[in-house]
Amino acid sequence: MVSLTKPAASRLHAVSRSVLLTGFDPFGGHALNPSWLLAQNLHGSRVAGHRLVAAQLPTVFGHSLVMLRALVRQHRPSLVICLGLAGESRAISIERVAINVDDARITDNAGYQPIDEPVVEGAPAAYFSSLPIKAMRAAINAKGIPAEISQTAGTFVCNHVFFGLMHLLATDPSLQAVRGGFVHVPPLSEREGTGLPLAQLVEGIRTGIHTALTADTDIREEGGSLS
Ligand code: PCA
Repeated sequence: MVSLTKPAASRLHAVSRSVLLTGFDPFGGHALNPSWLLAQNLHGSRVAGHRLVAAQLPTVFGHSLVMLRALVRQHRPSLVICLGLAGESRAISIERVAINVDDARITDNAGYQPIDEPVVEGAPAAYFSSLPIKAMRAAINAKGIPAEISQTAGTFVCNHVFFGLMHLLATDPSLQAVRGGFVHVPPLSEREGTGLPLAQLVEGIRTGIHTALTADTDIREEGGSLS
């Protein structure tokens, strides 16, 4: 007899109407990491019918990724955005590409300093973000909040987590529908004099999430850099 019910596979691969938002603990002499403050601020709120779930990752190679993989499998979110601090940044920096390299200038919070090691042995050299990065930048800028496309997430723990996330989403067939990417944030201007105020960062990230949940395709706008 012909069954009219949906195949079990599509039920198995269902993702929830939630967004996983991660931030990091303080590292490298910073007293506070605004990425975690931001994620906490947005925890429990709703954007485009999705519930935001925040989790903190340790600024530690390896362990951060083990935790992220467990969080993705636990929550099965429709969207994963990992946030991190870029101390020199003055805008919300939406990352384009994650590379398969750990090359640390300083030790991580567990005292580890990998040099020229792959994030995942045998994996591709790089993955692109699956977020609509230009549409997110446009929407955030339209609110008067500085946002830019970044062509490198560096080679420290943020790139490590970004690469590990994209590799997980690319290789686990049950996570094929999940969008993911990484956004670096500047310091809090209230605390450090430079950067952006917390209220603008919260509004900027909320706007970026809304765009990532609602834009089917990205927009085409200039965004390269000359160096
Ligand atoms: N920024 C670091 C790691 C943790 C964070 O918030 C980075 O850019 O790699």
